[in-house]
Amino acid sequence: ATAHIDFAVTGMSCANCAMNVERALGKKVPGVVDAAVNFAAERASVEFLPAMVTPDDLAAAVEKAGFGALIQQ
Ligand code: 9UX
Repeated sequence: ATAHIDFAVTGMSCANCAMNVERALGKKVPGVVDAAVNFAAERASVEFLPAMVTPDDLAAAVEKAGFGALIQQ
């Protein structure tokens, strides 16, 4: 079963940043089913497989791309 998480992304200065975060979450992290990042809202919405990837992993992927992730556990 998939899980869903919605969290704040910091440090995005232009709309293309949102695409960069989306790519960092979606294509490079095993267990991510779908990722959408809204630049205006400064939020990410991610559908994932909890058996394969944790919210901490998602935050790490965002940070590796050069942005911040604020995930409330
Ligand atoms: Mo915009 Mo972001 O020129 O990764 S793409 S600042």
